[in-house]
Parts: sequence; structure tokens; C-alpha cells
Amino acid sequence: MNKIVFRILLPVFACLQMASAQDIMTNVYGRDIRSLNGKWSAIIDLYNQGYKTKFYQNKKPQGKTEFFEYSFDGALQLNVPSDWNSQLPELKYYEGTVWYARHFEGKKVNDKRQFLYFGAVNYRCRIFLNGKEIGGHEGGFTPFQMEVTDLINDGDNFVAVEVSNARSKDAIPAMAFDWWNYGGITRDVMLVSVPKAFIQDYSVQLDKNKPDVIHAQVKLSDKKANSDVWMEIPELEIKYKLQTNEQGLANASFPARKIKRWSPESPTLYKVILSSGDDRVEEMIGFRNLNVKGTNIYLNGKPMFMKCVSFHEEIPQRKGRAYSEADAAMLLSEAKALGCNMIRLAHYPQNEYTVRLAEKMGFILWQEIPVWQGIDFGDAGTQAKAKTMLTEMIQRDKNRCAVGFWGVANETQPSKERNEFLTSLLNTGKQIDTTRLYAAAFDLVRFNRDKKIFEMNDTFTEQLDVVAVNKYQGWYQPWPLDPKDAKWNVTPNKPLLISEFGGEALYGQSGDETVASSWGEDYQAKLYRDNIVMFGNIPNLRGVSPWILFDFRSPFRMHPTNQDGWNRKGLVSDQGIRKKAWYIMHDYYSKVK
Ligand code: GCB
Repeated sequence: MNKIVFRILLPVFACLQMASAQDIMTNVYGRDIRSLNGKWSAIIDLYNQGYKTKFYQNKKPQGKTEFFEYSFDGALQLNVPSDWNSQLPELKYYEGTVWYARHFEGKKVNDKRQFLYFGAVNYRCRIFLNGKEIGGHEGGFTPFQMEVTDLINDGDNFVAVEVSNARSKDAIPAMAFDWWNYGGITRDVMLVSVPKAFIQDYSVQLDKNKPDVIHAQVKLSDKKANSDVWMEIPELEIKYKLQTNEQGLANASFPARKIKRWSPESPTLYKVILSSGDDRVEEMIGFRNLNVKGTNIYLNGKPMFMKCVSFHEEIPQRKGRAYSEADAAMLLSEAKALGCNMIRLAHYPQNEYTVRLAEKMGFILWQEIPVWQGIDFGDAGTQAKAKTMLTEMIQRDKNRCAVGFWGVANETQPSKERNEFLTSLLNTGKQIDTTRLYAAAFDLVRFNRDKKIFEMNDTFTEQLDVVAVNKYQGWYQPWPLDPKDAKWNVTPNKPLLISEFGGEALYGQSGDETVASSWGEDYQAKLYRDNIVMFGNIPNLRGVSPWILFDFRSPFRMHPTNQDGWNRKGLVSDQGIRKKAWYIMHDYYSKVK
């Protein structure tokens, strides 16, 4: 550690700016945290009586005449984190309100601030501490926090959470979507302690194009000028002092000549330590360049073909949400075995265990918000929610070099309202992060019978770095010609990804490979072979992503024997067994460049 520089050396580049919409602290897992996971008491509140009745006050009868028609003592016990649907047969299809509550020991600490942090609650919630409402959140897949410094008791504390997963027209996702609407406190709950003045937010990353310039930006909670912030990367012998401006922000750009860049083949991460006053926070961060030129995607200056796959945040064998490090390992190991270098996390931000482990294992990530079909684009409230979700997703994961793509929408139809909604969403994203590639998935590629070519007409694609297409050729649309003659002319001047393709097969079922309704592995396998032939005819194709790695549960899928509430497009069955198409994809990924 021989390099100590007291002044900012290079001009500061406009890179990540800190979002102010929700002040989520960066890298919560790197702080002083106490888990509040475990068994929580629960009350199923079908008629939404709990808020009116003030369940959160947890009152006990006083005197001889008082009684209450609820109690958390002796109530149903639910695991946190987890969804409620998989914990009790009666809750399998439940969409409504459930109250969660628990006690915990607290301590007032004079020189600390304390926050209650939720990794995710699906979909809406109100939070109460010691009988008082302290906040709420909408959006089932992003974190939020509430300061409780002045509310916490020495000794016993009682936290209650009213959760609802009722669908609504103005929500994101809205009324119908092709995955299970798991309700509950689905990710970690923690009590976080930080010093009075703490490092609220930071981003540390390599320049988008230059291989040896790191940009750092740090925000201190107390918004004071001239505070010192130290940034160290011991392995690179880097130690810099930054200084805050009047907003408590400090910026620096500095050379990092010895850096080994992160890549799927060599996912190098460095320990980065930030300290200021009494606060110190560290985490493993990787550095890489990712950009687009013409129709190519470049990682560290080399063109790359994205061998991608998607999965939902679900463990099929458990028929429930994935929420732990072990769950992440299961999902990601299967993607690794397939030969992937990228994951599209479908269709919402997934938990941090998955994101962080994916980075360690060398996967590029596409993360998106659940702007799926059926969004009310004309509604200002819905637009505001989309912006908040995008902001919260970027805020949480902006230091993950694995995240290469922010997805803003899936399968939307062109309209004035849609265009305005997505344009304004993109602008929100770019105000926070201009370093990732912005993408969206479209499903309007059609075969032009006169020209004998696949085309798409959607002007919004011009605003994106990378265009992605979900194309179920051979499943929802029969082949109009031999796959080897299927030519494409879709956004010819941009990189194109096939972000979804595939078809359904029930594991173990054989049948005529030309009959879709056989729901057989042979039909699915042929569909994969045919699509792979077509991929060879797409000049600007820079990656493909089969839909999907595992069979997943979905109320859309009602065929009694072949589906039974499961979308069967998995390359791997609900029991974790690889189907024939898995081997075809594996072979393709071992050869394609
Ligand atoms: C799509 C959607 C995805 C569905 C899939 C299907 O285009 O993006 O969420 O699950 O099709 O299986 O139909």
C-alpha cells in the first residue's frame, strides 16, 4: 500500500449518480446486521379487518370485560423468508392479506442509527413497530428500509407487517402474469446498525471503455462538505482519499493499471474497503468493460456471444420461492452445467444471493423489472411505480459488475402511451446509471410472406442499446418455411438477442416429433434443433436464451395431465431431471462462438 494520493487526479466522469427516490443504503449485507428471519406469527386476514382492528397494537385483554378477536400468541407460524403459498395447503392459491408479527430484543444505542430492512415483500405492505405505523412499500421484488433509531425499545420490541399479494390493474405486474403470485415476506429481514454519520451509498466501477480507470462516487449520510473518505483496494495497492462537497458527495477517478478484469472465464473480484469517520464498509467488487459498437457486444474489448438462460426465483421441487444462498447455488449450477455465460433473471429483480453468487461464478446478468404484458401505460401512478422499481433495482445492484443489462419491459405493444412510459423509464434509469446496456424484450417479430423474411416494426427499439426478441417459432407460431430458409432482418444495426424461445414438454413423455399436442420431449427436442438452424440465419444475432431452465408453476397453464399448473417449457423438469432438449442446447453452447 504505497500509493496515497490526497487530491483527485483525473476529471470526474459522469457515471453513476446516486438516486434519491428511496435512500436504500448500499451493501446492506456488508453492515452490522442482525437477522430477524425465522418463525413469525401470522393471521390470515381475508376480509382486511386487521388494519381497522389495529392488529399491530397486539393488545391483551385488561380487566374482566375486555376481549380481542385476534391474537398473535398461538397463531399460525410462517417461515421468513419464504412465500406463504408453499407453507400451508390452504394458502396455495391465496391472494389477499396476511399479517406477520414477531418480538425481538432491541437496544437503544446512542451513537448509532438503526434501520429495519426488508429484502422483499410481495406485493404491498405496511410496517408497524411497537404499535406505530412506520412505513410501507409497493413492489414485490426490491428492498426497502425504515429508520427505527428513535422507535426501538431497550428490551422487547414488536414488529408487525401487513402483506397483500392481491393483484390490481395499476400494479406491476398487473392482473395476469405467467408465474406464481407467491405472497409473503419472501426475502431476509434485518436490523441494521450504522454509526451516526455513515457511508450511505457508493459506486465503484471501471470506466465503460477504458481498461485502467476506476470511477468512485461516495455519499455520506450527513451531507457535510470536506469530510474525508478513504477508498482502498489492498490487492491493487490502491489507497485514495476523497473529499465530500456540500451535498456530502465525493467523486474520484484514478488509474488502476494492474487490474485483472472480471469475465465469465475468470471472474476476479477485489476487496474494496471504504471508510469515513467511524464507518467502514467492505465488499468484493469486480471490474470490467462492457459496451456495444455496431452490432457487437464487447466484454473487455472482445466481441462476445451471450449463451444465456432464464429462470424464475423458484425452486420447482419445493414448489416455492427461492430465497437462500443454497437455492441460488442450485439454480446457478444447473445454468453452469448447460454451458451458459449469462442469465436473464426472469421477470423481476431476484434476491441478492443469486446476484452475488452469479457474479462469483462468472455469469453476466440481465435484470429487469416486471413490466410484463398488461401494464396500464396510461396511468401516471403505474409509471411512478415502474420508476421506483427501476431505481431500487439499480440502487441495490449497481456495484455488481456482473450486471450488464437493465431490462425495462417484456412483450409490450407499440402505442403512444407505451412509448412515453418506456422513454421516461429509460430516462430515469440513465439518470442513475449510464454504464449498463439498456434492453427490452419484444414479441412482435412477424414473417413477411411477400419478402419471405422475419421483420419487426417498433420504433422504440431505437432507444435501446440491445434489442431482444421472444420468438416461439415452432410453438405459438408454426414454421412458415423450412428453418434453414428462415431469414431475419430485425434491427439490423444493433446487437440482437433471442431472449426467449422454446416449447413445452412433459418430462418422460415421448410422442410424434411433429405433433405439438403430444407435449413430448421429442417435439421439444426437434423444436430446439430447428431454432438452432434458424439462428445461423440472423446476421446481427449476439446471443440466445432458451425459455426456460426449469419447469415453473403458473396459473396460466391449465391442461390437466400435461401441465397441471406448470409451464412445461423447462429444459429441466419440476423434479430436476434434464429433458432431451437440454442436451441439444448444451451441445450448441459448447460449439457456438
Ligand atoms: C413469454 C413470456 C414468458 C412466458 C412465456 C411462455 O413470452 O415472456 O413470461 O412464460 O412467453 O411460456 O409463454
